[in-house]
Amino acid sequence: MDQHTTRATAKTAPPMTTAPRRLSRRRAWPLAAFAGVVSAAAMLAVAELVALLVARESSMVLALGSFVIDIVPPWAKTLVIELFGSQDKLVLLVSLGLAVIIAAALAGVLQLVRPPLGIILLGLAATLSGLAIVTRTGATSLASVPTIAGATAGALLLATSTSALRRWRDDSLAEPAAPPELAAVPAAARQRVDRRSFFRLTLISAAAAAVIGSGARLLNSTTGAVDAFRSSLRLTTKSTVPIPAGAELDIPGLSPLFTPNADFYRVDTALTVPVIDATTWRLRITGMIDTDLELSFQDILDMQTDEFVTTMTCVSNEVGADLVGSARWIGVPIRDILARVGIKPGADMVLSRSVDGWTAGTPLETLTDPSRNAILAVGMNGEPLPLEHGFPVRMVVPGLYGYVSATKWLTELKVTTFAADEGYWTPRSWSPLGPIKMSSRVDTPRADRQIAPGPTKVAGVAWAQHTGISAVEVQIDGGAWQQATLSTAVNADTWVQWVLDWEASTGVHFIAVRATDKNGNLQIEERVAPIPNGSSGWQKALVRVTAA
Ligand SMILES: Nc1nc2c(c(=O)[nH]1)N[C@H]1C(S)=C(S)[C@@H](COP(=O)(O)O)O[C@H]1N2
Ligand SMILES: [Mo]
Repeated sequence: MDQHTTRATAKTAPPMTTAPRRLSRRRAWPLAAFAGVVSAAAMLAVAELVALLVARESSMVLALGSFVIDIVPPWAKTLVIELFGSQDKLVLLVSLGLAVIIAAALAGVLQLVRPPLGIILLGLAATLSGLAIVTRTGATSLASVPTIAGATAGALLLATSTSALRRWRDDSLAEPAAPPELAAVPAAARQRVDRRSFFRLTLISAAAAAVIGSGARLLNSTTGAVDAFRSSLRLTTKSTVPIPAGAELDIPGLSPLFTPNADFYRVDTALTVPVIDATTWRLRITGMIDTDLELSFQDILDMQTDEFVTTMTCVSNEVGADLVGSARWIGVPIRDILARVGIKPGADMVLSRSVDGWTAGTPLETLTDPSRNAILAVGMNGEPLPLEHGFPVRMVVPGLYGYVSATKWLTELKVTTFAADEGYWTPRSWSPLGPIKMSSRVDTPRADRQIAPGPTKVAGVAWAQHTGISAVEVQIDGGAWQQATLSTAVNADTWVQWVLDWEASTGVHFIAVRATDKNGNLQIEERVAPIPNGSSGWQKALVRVTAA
C-alpha cells in the first residue's frame, strides 16, 4: 500500500487536473452495503475452501441452507410447494440467498456508521451456522474450523474495507467547500488513496470469493470417489423373496410391481444429497441400552444381508398421488442389532438420525417385532442404495409412513422414549405415530391420456402394508361396485395391482375405487388431507373417452 500511496500522491501533486471524488454521507451507504456483501461472500468462500481441506461435510453454505429449511414454518413450506412444486428447494435457496445479501448489506452499513456492530452481526451469523454444523451427529472435531476461518476472513475484510470507506468519507466531509484549485491537497490525495484502496480491496475480494467459493463448492460436492465405491459393491442375499406367478399384471399404464429406482419418489429435507464415504461411515447405537455399539458398513454386510419386499409410502401422499413405491430391499433386520445391545426397561421409541441431523421416531415394538421386517437397507432393486435414497444405509419399516421410519443416510439409533424425544416432523404439525392408511389408486385410464371407446382395462394399485389387501372394488359413473381382479400378493407389506374390464363409451366418466384389507376393513370413504397423519378417502377419477 505504501508504494501505492507514494505513487498516488505524486500523481495528484499540483497542478491538479482531476479532483478526487468526494464521498457524501449518503453515497457512502451503498458502498458500505457492497463491502458487507463482499465480506459475507468472502466468509462463505473461505469456509468452503477450508471445508474442502479439513471437513468436507462442514460447508457453511449448506449449513445455512439446512438451517433455513428447518426453521421455515409448515404453512410457508406448503405454500412454497403449492406455488412452485418440485422447484421448492430452489425457491428456498434463492430466498436464502436474498436474505443473506440483505443481512450482509446491513452488516456493511452498520460497520460504517456504528462499528463494530457490522462485525458483531457477521459473527452472530457465523456462530449460528457454526452451531448448526457442530451439533450435527457425525460432525468431526474439525467441523468448526471452516466457519471460524471464514468468519475471521470476512470480519477482517469488512473492517478494512469499511475503514477505508470511512476515511474517504471523513476526508471528503472535512474538505473545505472551496473551488478545487484551492482545495487542501493532502486531503484530496488521501481521498484518492482511500477511494482506490476501497475499490481495489472489495473488487479483488469479490472476484476471488466468486472463483474460490464456487470452485471449492464444486469440488466439495463431487461424488466421484463415493460413486466408484458404490458401483464396485457386490451385494449378496441369503435368500430371495419368491415372486408368485400372477404377481405382475402386465397392463399398459399400470404401475409395475417394483418401482424402478429412477422412478422412485424422493422426499427429504436435504438441500443437497449427502455424499457419504461408506468406508469411514459408522452407525452408533446409543441411549437406553446396556452397551453402546458402533457398526461399520462392513459389519452390516457381515451380518449376512437378505432380501425384503416392501411398499414405502409418504404421509404427504394425497389420495390418488404417487409418493409411494415398491422395491426389493437388501438389508438386515433391525431387531437383530437391537438384540445385541440390551434394551433397558421403559424404552418405547428409537430415534434414528441422519448425517444431516434429520430424525424419525419409531415405536420400539415395531422394530423388535419378529413378525415385521423392519430393516437397515443397503440395497434397492438389486443395486446399492442410490445416493438420493440414503446411501450407504437407510431404514425401511413395513407399515409406517417414511417420516417416522425410513431414515436415509442413517448414523445413529438412539433407544429412548416418546416422552423424552421426538422426530423431526412431530413439532412441525405431524403426528408422532404414523401407521400407513389403506389406500387404492387408479393408474389407467387417466384424464391426461387419450382414451378410445371400446374394451378398456381399468387398473391400479392398492396397499394396506402389514395387513394386506383382500379386495378392490370399482364403481363407474355411480353404478354398482364391481369386484376387480387382484394380482397375487408378494406379501402383506407390498401393494397389489388390480384390474377391471370396462366397455368404455364416448363421453365423460367417473371411476371410483375402494379397497378392503385382510381384516375386513373397508377403506375410509371420508376425504382427509395428509396433515397430521396421512390422507384418506376414495379416489374418484374423471376420464374422457373420445372417438379417435
Ligand atoms: N435423512 C432423511 N431421511 C428421510 C427423510 C428426510 O427428510 N431425511 N424423509 C423421510 C420421508 S418423509 C420419506 S416419505 C422417505 C422417502 O424416502 P425416498 O426418498 O427414498 O422415497 O424418506 C424418509 N427418510
Ligand atoms: Mo414422507
